[in-house]
Amino acid sequence: MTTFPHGFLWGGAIAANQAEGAFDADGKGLSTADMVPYYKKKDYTNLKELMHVTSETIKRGMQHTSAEGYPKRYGIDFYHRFKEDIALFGELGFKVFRMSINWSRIFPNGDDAEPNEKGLQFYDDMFDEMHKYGIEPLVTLSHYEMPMSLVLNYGGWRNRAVIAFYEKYAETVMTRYRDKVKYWLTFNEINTTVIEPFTGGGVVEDTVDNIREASYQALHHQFVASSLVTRKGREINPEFRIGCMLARMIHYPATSDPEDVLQAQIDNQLNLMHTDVQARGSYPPFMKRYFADHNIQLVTEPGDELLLRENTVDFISFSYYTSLISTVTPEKYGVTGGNLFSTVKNPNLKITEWGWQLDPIGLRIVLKELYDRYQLPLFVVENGLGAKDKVEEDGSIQDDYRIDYLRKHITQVKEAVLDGVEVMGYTAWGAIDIISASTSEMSKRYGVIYVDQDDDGHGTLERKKKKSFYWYQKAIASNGADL
Ligand code: BGP
Repeated sequence: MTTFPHGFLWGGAIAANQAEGAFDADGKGLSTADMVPYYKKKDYTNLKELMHVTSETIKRGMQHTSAEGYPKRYGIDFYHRFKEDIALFGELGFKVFRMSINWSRIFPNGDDAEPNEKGLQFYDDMFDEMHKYGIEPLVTLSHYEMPMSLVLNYGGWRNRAVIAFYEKYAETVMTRYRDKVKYWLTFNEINTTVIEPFTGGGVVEDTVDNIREASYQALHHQFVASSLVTRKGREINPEFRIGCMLARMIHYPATSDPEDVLQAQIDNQLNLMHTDVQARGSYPPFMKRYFADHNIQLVTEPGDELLLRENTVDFISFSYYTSLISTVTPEKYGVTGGNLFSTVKNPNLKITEWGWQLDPIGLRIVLKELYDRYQLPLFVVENGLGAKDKVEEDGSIQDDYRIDYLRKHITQVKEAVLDGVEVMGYTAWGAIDIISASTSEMSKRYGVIYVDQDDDGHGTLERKKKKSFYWYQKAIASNGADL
């Protein structure tokens, strides 16, 4: 039986800051992601250290390639190799490719008067290349980076002035690519802003008294910015489809104790409040109490409420990697975790090498729940397995574990479609191996295409097809019938 609708958008996803490299090429400015060192260190949240590192970095320039370096500056050199890589995506049969535009390629300092033409041309070329293979771009405007100058000179997203810079950036690219791009996402995993304020919102912890308040303030500015850009996008091209993007972290109660159930409900509400604002157009009522309980005084402007209400999204996209557990007695349980979260262990689930719990059924639950709640089309824009791969002597990569992961998750998407959920597409993270967002490792690989590079940045950067490449190609060609 064919379940996936005709025109289902199969594909893969990456982010500019984890793949492109070429961090100072053709006029690009430094971005926040360029400041994140190999293996997560907390010292970049200290502004003095950050400024020191920044100026040292500028002095050292390209020489900085060691393990103590900054792998996201080099990525997988997608900047120079995108044609080769997009040809492989074409061979996979991708209908869509999710990528992001690096803001600091277009406005190197964020507040520049004029955009950088070379940066604009780069994405023009990339979109042209995609269209050669019939691949539709799905563009994230802001994926875990912003021009570093906006952090140093304005304090990142907690400063309302940043909204106008983002608006100008978005208007510039939406106008330029109005005939080449139809699908847009305003912010990647917008809930990251309150979980990891530097990654999500360019907020440096040591510069504020109440980090939670500063993060929610930054988030509010992103909500406003997202609405403004959604409105603007529709003026630029009424055919645009503009969505929001959430890291959906579903919380199950650890037990049937109503205290645990209530805790899970609260945790889910806090996660879903982001899509409530962006899809329903207002903060849910429980946030009033949350803000009061946490001493958060949000500074808003009179027009904000109406703006949010009138400019909700066309569709909801989300990442799904794992489910989490809520309990009022965490001390009773062991803890596991990854980037952005840690959770008590679910005894029913296995974990990845990085401690992420594997829960394909959770994806079906999430799809049903989001559709029940919003009745908007859904797009699974990230889902995948981070694992170490081994290249065999014959050059092959036998990643059956990845095939197993993708098969089980896509099967659950299929089940959700049968449940009546409107799913627009599925883009596997990361299609090709890239630098990990959370740890800056290369060895945490998600791709169905292998890239020859190690954690120290050594390797030929040669691309190889993994066993999962052929599996995914077949899955796409059969529109999900042959998993
Ligand atoms: C999401 C991010 C991605 C990505 C993915 C996997 O949170 O949107 O950028 O990298 O997680 O995470 P990681 O690379 O840390 O394994």
